Amino acid sequence: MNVQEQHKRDYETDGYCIIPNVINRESIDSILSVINKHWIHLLVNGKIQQRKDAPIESIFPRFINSHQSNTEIKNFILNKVFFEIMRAIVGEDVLIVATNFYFKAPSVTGLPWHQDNTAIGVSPGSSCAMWICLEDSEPENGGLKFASGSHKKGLFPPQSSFDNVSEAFSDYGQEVALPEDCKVKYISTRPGDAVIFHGDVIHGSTDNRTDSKFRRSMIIHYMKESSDRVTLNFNHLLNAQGERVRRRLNAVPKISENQKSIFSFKEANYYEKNGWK
Ligand SMILES: O=C(O)CCC(=O)C(=O)O
Repeated sequence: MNVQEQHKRDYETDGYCIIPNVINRESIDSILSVINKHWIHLLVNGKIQQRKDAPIESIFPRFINSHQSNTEIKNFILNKVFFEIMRAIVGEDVLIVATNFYFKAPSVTGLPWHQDNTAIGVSPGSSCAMWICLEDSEPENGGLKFASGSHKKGLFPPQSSFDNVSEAFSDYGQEVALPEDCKVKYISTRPGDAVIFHGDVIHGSTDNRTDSKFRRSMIIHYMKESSDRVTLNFNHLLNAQGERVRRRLNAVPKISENQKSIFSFKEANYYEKNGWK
């Protein structure tokens, strides 16, 4: 078991903790090769196309919920060690809510300050994420950054008005202002390390300012098995056996505040649209 008391204390105090060597070199190489095959498959089938306005981001897009269409990626995220770690951190069994794979290619901008619970809307309680480092990650090539302890302040209103549902689900639509008294921490990790963080902690990532270093990583979002409700666009839940599990709809998540109806978020086409187009 990789989780020590200090990790739990860091998670409680800072809203995140870093657990080294959660997966070994062989597993890292194996998932990177699976991702490479998935990427080629999308390219060959015209699902990834270069855009003039975003030449590198469009070629190396984020893969949202690729585990839903790729069995090898699904097998990777069902690793028992991940479930044991999450159980030790949050105190009970968890369900998988969503995944994102990031290439974070050279010159690509980072994610702005945001809180995952704004969109994921787990109730009662919080979502929690495990970000798995697959390549050296530093502040210079797009490493994670945290407003330490900000998970204790609750959810802040995003700066966007959310009048446009696609905007609301975009990376910048969920940006929050950083509270003045927050201590910002920039994180460096090695391949195989995992960063576990609370769904209310304000976090983001730096721009990749290098000209050649990618910063590939996989993030898995979870909720406690006992949680009762989750937002509409995050209701494809999986248990540790990889079986689909149902929970009720959370009709009042933060992201819905300016919407007439929670069902308007269906238009955001979260899974298909933001994935690679
Ligand atoms: O990997 C990154 O650049 C940021 C990940 C993140 O903040 C998220 O997926 O919520």
